Amino acid sequence: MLGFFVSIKKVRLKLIVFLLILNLPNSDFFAQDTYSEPEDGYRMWLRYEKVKDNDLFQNYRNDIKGVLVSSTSFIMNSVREELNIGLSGLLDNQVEWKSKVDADGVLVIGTPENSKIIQSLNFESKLKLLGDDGYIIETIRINGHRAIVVAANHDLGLLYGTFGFLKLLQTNRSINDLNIVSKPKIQCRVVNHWDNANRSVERGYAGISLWDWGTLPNFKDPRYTDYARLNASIGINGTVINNVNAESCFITPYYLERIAALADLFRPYGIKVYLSINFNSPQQLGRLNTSDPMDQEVQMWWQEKVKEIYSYIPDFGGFLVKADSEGQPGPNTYGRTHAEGANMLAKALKPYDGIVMWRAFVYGNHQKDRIREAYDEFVPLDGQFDENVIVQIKKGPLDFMPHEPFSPLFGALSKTNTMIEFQVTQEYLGNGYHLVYKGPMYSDILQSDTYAKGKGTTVGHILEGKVFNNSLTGMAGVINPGNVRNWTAHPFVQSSWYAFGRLAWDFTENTTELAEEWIRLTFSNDADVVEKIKLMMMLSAHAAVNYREPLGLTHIGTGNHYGPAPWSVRSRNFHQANEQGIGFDRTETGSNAIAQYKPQLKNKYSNPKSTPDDLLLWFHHLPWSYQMHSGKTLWETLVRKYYQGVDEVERMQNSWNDLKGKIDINRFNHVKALLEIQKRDALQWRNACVLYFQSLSKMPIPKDLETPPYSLDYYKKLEKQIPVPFLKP
Ligand code: BDP
Repeated sequence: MLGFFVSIKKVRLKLIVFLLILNLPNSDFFAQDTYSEPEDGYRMWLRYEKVKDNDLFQNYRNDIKGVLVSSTSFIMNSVREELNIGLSGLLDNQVEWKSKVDADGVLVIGTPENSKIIQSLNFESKLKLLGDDGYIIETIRINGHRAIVVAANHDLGLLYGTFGFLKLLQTNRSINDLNIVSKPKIQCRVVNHWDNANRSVERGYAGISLWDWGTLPNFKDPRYTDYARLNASIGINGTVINNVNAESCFITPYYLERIAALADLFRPYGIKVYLSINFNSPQQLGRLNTSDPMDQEVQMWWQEKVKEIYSYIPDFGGFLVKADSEGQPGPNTYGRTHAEGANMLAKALKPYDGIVMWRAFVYGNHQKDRIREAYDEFVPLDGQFDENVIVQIKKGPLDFMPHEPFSPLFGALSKTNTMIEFQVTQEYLGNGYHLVYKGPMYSDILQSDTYAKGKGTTVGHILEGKVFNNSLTGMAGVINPGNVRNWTAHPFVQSSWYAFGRLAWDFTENTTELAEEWIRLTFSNDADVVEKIKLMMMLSAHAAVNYREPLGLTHIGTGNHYGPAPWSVRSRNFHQANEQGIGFDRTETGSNAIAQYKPQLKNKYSNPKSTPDDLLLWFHHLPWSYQMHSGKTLWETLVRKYYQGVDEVERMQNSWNDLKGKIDINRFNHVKALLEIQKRDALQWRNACVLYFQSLSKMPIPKDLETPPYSLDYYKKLEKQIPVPFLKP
């Protein structure tokens, strides 16, 4: 083995000499070697590489000669720690800690309470509007000296402000004349893990669970702190650490002791721990005969359990509950409603300020069109949930499908707190293998008009809590990172995690700008790198839908949700294709799910002519020869979409390949290989779906498009060969 490396070294040396002779100092070979350390993606968007632009570097150094942080609270220690890591990396020198502003170039960080300087600056009127988490960053003069101030009402605001300030340097922004005010629009900005006790991760594609129950609480893996830093840097303030298909063991002393150790590590970063609970825990752990929420013994059992949890974790956030769905137990089992189940837990948590996040993802195949169920079940309960309950609704009425309309529950529950649930992990979008930046997908939903209170009441507005005057607001993202070195397997899954956090803070953010921000933080500030990767990212969501489920098709994948299987029983139920046509009729002539939307939308979607193309087959069953706005038939449009998806992946590949030498070699090669896999899979999706639908439509593939190289049978057989990366516990 050693011999092999020695000979590689010799070859490299010869190559260098050869290139020097040829006088090719700008070749890729040299460019790749300019990176001091191999980049493994571990630092995600907190890389803090030395600022490359010389002028900027000098400006930054002049403006930040010293830092003044007065308080020593535990969150302020995180602030100091982050400034140490960040500034020493970006500015390539040790931070000088100051006790006063006696020269130009001091960064002052404080609240009116913990800093006399901030108090003297009279920020009260500005800070009044910022709550606990908001912050301001301003260029200002103090004692006649030029200074930069990060101010907030609370330490946590300062932590967010510090990350905000470091981001300015990381993304090479000018800090000459700062006047930034930022505050979150949503209260609970939570990530959800679907981790099991045996460390398998449901729909996780990046190794085993981050939480090593075997070595906790003794070994506090530094990775836990980095996890908290990464989340806090994008404004996340809560984490549900276990699977919604919940094992009751997580609320036993063995686990609570270990979870408390995690909570201790997350607290200095403002992150609260929540747990998913199994509704039948009173029977499973307490040996009670029932888990009926109206049973007094059951209620007392939960009260005791909650008390015990708070004795381990004094600032415990609360419970997340998946009830009466996909085989999970819930109040329905005992003839009780979701509200009765949720309120029983809410009452136990109330004395400690804990909350219940109660999922609306319920379906039991009670109806022919499963997407109707959540609405039909929850709307009659509107107004019955306690104040510290928040109903967690998946973004769409079906699941985390690549493309579907927003769930009609947003806007329909006017007397209930509601939060949205997005998926970052790529369950339906190529697992850890495909590049799909989901920012635009999240934003599409958040910007959708519900018409709940007339035109312009978007999903985002409802989540903000002002439309219905809610006592609790929230946004959840199912992230499922694992113990692989770069956390997410595909490095670009990190971009969706990033966008989720930033949108949870402010749902009006522009997702193209968020992409750019992420690229600068994660890869480089080089303009060419930024533009090319941005193009790839913004194409990626279209591509993923086009080669998979265009025009509103949905859920036509294999059992493990990775590959295509339009011929399967489940898929056929969703696309309803036959010799006459394709699509699910959800209008009055069909399941009438359309009636769950407000009249303005219902009317729009009732007519295929006014339904946007991307939702056409979600709402309508139409003949293959149906004429689209473009004048083409539905069949031809569908086929062309599939081909377009593959072309888009090719464009992404070309863009990436152009960056050779501008991206560190490790990540360059990794993503290059992953894009090849994505292209292979996109072709498989395209060919399998086009051939299957053609077997029904009996219409030709347009002549200018290449004919799939194999028969439908070939693609059907492939279904069985697809690896199953998803591990069931
Ligand atoms: C589905 C997943 C399943 C989850 C479920 C849920 O396939 O693994 O348990 O959602 O969100 O999308 O509860």
